[in-house]
Amino acid sequence: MRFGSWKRPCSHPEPPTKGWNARPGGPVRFLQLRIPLNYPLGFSVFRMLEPTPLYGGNADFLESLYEQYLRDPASVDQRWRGYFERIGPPVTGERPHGPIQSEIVERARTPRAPLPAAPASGSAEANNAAKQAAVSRLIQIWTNRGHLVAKVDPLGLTERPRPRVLDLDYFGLSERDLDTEFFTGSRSGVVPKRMKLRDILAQLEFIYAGPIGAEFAHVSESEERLWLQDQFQTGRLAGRFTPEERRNILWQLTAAEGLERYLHTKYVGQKRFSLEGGEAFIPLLDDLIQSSGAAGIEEAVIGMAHRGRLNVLVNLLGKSPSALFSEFEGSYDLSHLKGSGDVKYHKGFSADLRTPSGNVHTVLAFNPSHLEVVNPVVEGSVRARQERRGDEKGQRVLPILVHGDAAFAGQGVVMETLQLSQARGYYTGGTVHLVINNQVGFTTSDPRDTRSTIYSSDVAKMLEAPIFHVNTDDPEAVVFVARLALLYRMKFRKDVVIDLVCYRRHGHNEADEPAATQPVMYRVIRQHPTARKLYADKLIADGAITESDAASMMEQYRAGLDEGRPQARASLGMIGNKYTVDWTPYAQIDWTERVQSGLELRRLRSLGERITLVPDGFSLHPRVAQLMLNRKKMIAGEAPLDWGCAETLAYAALIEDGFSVRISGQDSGRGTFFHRHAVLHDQNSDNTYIPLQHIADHQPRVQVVDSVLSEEAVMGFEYGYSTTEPNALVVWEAQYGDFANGAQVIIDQFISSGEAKWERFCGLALFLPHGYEGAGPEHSSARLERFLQLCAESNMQVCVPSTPAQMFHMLRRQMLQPFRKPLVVMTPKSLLRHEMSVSSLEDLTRGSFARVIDETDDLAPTQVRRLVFCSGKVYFDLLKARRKDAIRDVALVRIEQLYPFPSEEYEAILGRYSGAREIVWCQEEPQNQGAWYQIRHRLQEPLGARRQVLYAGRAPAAAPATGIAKIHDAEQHALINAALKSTTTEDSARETTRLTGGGPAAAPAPAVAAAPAPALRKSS
Ligand SMILES: Cc1ncc(C[n+]2csc(CCOP(=O)(O)OP(=O)(O)O)c2C)c(N)n1
Ligand SMILES: [Mg+2]
Repeated sequence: MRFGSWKRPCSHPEPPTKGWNARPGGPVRFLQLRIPLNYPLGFSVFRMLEPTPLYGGNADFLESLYEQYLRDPASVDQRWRGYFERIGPPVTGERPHGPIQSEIVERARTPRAPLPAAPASGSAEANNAAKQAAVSRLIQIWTNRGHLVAKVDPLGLTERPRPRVLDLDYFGLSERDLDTEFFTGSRSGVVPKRMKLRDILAQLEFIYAGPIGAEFAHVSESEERLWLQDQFQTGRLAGRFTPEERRNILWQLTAAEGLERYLHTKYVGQKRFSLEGGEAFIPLLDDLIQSSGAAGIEEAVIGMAHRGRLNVLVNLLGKSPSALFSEFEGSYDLSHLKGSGDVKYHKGFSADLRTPSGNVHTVLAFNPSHLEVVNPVVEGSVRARQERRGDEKGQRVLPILVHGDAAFAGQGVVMETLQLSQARGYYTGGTVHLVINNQVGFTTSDPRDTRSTIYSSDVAKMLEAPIFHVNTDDPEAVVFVARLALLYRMKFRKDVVIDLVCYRRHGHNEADEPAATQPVMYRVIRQHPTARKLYADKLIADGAITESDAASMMEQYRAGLDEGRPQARASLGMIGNKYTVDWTPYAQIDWTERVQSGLELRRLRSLGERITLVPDGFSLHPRVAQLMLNRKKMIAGEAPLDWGCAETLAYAALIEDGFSVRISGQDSGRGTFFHRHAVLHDQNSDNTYIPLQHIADHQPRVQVVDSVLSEEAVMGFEYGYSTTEPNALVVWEAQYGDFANGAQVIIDQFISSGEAKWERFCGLALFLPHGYEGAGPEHSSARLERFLQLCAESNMQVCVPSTPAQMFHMLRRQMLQPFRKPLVVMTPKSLLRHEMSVSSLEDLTRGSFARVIDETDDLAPTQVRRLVFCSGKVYFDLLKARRKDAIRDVALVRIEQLYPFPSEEYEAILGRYSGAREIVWCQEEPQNQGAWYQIRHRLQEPLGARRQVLYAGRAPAAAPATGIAKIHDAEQHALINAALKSTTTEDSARETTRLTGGGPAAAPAPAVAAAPAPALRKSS
């Protein structure tokens, strides 16, 4: 598949799926139930009559009457004929049931071709065949269900009742059969074709009931399942580690344990979320990166929570121990601190790790406390890196997600992220998931409380991902599954899970007393030797090392820490490569600088031609054809420019400037409001064509993705993508603005605060349809107030563009300005088709995004007695009402950027209308919502104490809007009236009295009210 092929709405590779998830190949085909004679499914006269009193005891009678009617309508009584006619014509293909039933009965009676003669029951031959069948079945059951009896729990506390199906007698076998030879059905060289039942059982026990519980029976692709089975069997039976590999495993365990012990004694009681109990995670990760290098991976991005992070930083990535110790000691160099900083176990890091086949640039993603929410962020970052490398199949950049057992089972974002895995707009070639399953989450470990499934990893079965549960007391088994998992991921390009069954040696953090809630578990844990000790003893017993080798390894590690020397063997520090991005040019932030985003007319026209060009023979839907025709007229200057056209022109211009574009959201291709049509659909073939992918030769990538119906994971993905790729305009779009609240964690933990905590820049734009049009409590408000409440330290931009031209300039500015900051946009709904909210082509040729738009009608500034400031759609309601009532002394000013607040422009407006004594803020949202409480101090500040900003808007309310159209209209009318005409508080109180039912009316809040004395603070 070629990049940018016009057959696909986005240009990432086809996931390598076959079968039910296959693409392309047109619509998904559902399993067809084979019903004789094409009888329409589920249709019956019963169904037709179901809700009527006729249905019931008379059903048989009615059925036969209807059959008669179907055969010959004239043969039934006229009243019944009239009744059946009123029900409507028979469904296509509807036929009398009688003949069909007869046919089925007839078929059942017809003798079939005889089967080959079976051996007479009781004969030796028959007995053998039956036994062989039983053995084959037993082998299959072991393959599928052996994981249920695998010894994966190092503490041995898990109760795992042995399923009856694994017992000999379940299939009619007995001890007497143990020395009989049977066919094994083996496809591999390591398992003989025939074996004694005794040996078969021993081998099954060894393969499937050892330290690894392998779950792959749920993989429905036979090729994959058989491959997994063969690889697993072969590996278990024939896999061997070299002495060097074994020494390295011991070294990694020593490092994992050594660091934790060192910190434990040096920084007593300080939180570090120790890995102890799960130390095998470090040799696993080390081997995974080494094997990845050998498999052609050049970059790996790891997302993980608190547990074991410090260990990964020091022992895998090579963070300097001295730097870590300084953090423990709190001796930061504050002179370099920008923003808030973050705790040590949330910090990210990257380093180039040496592997025999080349360096693997390895990144540990920054991470907030919110468990699992980093998952989609990592996937987005990986996708951006893959695209940068032209890695269409995900063979060069690897996502690794590390989970806690409780969080993996409980957090919804896990499922959402898994669901992205094979969706073409989010595909990253498969993720390696590692669950640090210490069998407890904080203080909860009782299986009756932790989850409803057997394993904490069960959610991954929805992807049919193979899952390997492994006992971490056997580090060789751990490394073996790491290799197998990676092989699977590289070969089939799908997700795979390793469930590291371990324990937690201490409490949730180091100040906790775990025995208070897990007394039995901790009694066992206290007696349990460490994984390093167990493995060292094993190597000593095998003669692979001596006791003093093991002791000197630990001493060597400790000495390194004492000296503060980097400990990760493979880490080269940060060398970088041609794909790493230098973000320093984006650190220069000057909000006052105006970005010239206009384009010459000639260029606009030429871009306009390209965005309206459709290939020959491509058949558009008539409404879309009309829309494209209208766009052509707009570009020719024959019609006013609308939002869809201006937005598309902005993308086209950016693409021509060399920026790639990625728009992702629910139904973004068409646009929720039938306004964008970035993806065109051929009415004859279902093929798609994206004009923006054909703007220039060798143009940057353009992706318009109809997202999976998720907010949290998709927004997280786009955040990850945009923090990785500064040269892409990345847009996440909500279907309606309020749905973004399902992604609130991404907004709070990453978008608004990521730069302050971690110095990560992000240019992601959020499009949030917003506006009060009577659509009800939902679908009206994008919760503007929440975004404004998060604004400080110039962390993001919040804009409410009111015209297509403003949208154009705002989008251009987002990429042309020399920094990357999130952009939150209250996007239009009804304005998309509002006759007053249009622009001209010339509006796109000059200037830049106007943060404030002054009065546009021809009013004499000296005559203006009242200045009304507002944002968004309400402006047009105000304008219409003012023009209708020929009011000449009220000026309307739009604040198009609410943050960073355009104080300079605001003050200039105040100066221009110096005679205006009344300064009003008008909004559609209830008083406790919208911009009012977030910006009134900024509006008030230049006014001093003598004049106070007045409020015109809805009364405070619990829900964002009413669901009753009549109330909405009355409220809207009242607030417009209040903004333009009310003079006193009493006046306005009357204006907004809510239309209440019969009960006592709630005390009305004034529509135009004196603002309480604002805290006069300098704008931040
Ligand atoms: C979304 C979220 N909810 C709650 C918490 C508080 N919390 C921190 S760790 C933890 C337990 C996590 O258990 P698990 O996922 O098994 O990881 P472990 O600590 O055992 O490694 C909880 C509840 C959190 N950090 N994030
Ligand atoms: Mg846990």
